[in-house]
Amino acid sequence: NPAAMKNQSWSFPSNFFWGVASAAYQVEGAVKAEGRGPSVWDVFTHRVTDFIVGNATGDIADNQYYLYKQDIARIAALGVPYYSFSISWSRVFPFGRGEVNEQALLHYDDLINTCLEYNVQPIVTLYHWDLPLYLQNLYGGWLDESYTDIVNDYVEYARVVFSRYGNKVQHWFTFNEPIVFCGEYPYPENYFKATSVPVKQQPYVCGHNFLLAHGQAYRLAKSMGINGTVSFKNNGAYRIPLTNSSADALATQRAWDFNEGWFANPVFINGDYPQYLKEYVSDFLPEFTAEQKAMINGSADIFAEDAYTAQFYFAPSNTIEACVANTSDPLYPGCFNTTYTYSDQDGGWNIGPAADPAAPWLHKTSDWLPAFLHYIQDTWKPREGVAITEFGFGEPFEELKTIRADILSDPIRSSYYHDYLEGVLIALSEGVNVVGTIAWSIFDNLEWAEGYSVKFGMQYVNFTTQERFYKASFFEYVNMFKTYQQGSNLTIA
Ligand code: GBH
Repeated sequence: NPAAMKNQSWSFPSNFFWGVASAAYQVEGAVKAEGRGPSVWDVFTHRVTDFIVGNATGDIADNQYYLYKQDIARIAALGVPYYSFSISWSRVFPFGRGEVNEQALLHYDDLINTCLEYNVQPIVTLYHWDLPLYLQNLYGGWLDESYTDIVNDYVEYARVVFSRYGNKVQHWFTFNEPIVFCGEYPYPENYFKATSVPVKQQPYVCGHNFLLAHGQAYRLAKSMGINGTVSFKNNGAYRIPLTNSSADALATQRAWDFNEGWFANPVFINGDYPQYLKEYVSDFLPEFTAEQKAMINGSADIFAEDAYTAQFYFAPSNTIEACVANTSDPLYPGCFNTTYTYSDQDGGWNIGPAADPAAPWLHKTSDWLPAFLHYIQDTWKPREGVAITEFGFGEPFEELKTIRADILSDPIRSSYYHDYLEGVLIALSEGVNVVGTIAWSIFDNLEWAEGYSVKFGMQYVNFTTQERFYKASFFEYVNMFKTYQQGSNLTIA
């Protein structure tokens, strides 16, 4: 009985936003329907050899393009007040620019209106990695060295979406996790138009375009007077020195700079890149003009962190200089090493897929969450608080047992959500302005390069029949708000 366990000093504020998330290419399917143009992800799934586990594609995925009414009804039935999804740019502009595809806008009209009819508030991300293929081949997509074409095309897309839905959405995210689309996926020249940008420079050209596009979209939204907060979703983890040596402390600071700080320092601190980027990748790092710095500085209302996990950092065994000279990874000339297992403080760290190569990055580290949230608030001082815009747990070979009719047991994920939300409650009680949490994910879906082999869903999907089944973790998640949110009137059995 959760009520009996309730800690009376904990509570989620009444205006705390919480819900579940998805992203267009991972769930929609219908990739050739109603005028959608191809995105780079259609190439990754269909053309790039040995890139996706099981040669999976998003051609059908969860078929949410057609099943969204039942999907919204299923989350509304549990009392979930927010649904966070992304809009597909190559549906709205099949060629990334030019003619608007009205059919796509009518589709998202109905998706958003259906949410509102069910009293589920939509949260919209404009870009979750699915760049219109035409733009990749026209000028290199995010590797556009003019720093204008991709920015202008993105901002025009943002304008169309803001003007259509601006009064219906409480929280906007311009982009999902720039570090992933700028650094983690290959742009192999045999699949896309060749780029003249050297490999080591590519992440920084892409990141520069991201910051310009994000900043301009933010300024546009404010000048249009659209409702709702506007931010971007940063990817991250809490970064902890392995020992109390100063070398490990410096390695940890390099890790912050080369991950969150790369994008968060310009947006939240001073319109410019952090110190260690300037120190180690100055050859590759474009510069902002004074006007651009002023435009980017302050261009987010909340700090949105996809905050799944934590990692320990330690210094390289050779000197930093030798490490920088030798690294072949363009993203990590910061030369830190990570580890996930720390035997002296092992509480929970090895739960889940830690040992599994499918998701080596993700561990249950809820004990560290309050410190993580303090760190974000203290370092980047967001005006309207910190939101956790994704968190969740992937189980590679999940064995689901029916515990009640149609409800499947997923105890590891249940314990992740329970303990993680306790971490949020502790941070709130200590004065961190946490404003919302969005769980990843509404249901199992195309887990990018992992195909359908890693499952993050709080609902199971039978991909043959498209039938959805709640997992017990979904009830655990909802029950935490039933128990702790001020004024909660959820009625979950
Ligand atoms: C989120 O990214 C995505 O926004 C979402 O679309 C996705 O479904 C969800 O996570 C679950 O994965 O260390 O080489 O194993 C989380 C971002 C994904 C970024 C894994 C780092 C590390 C790959 N992280 N990635 S590796």
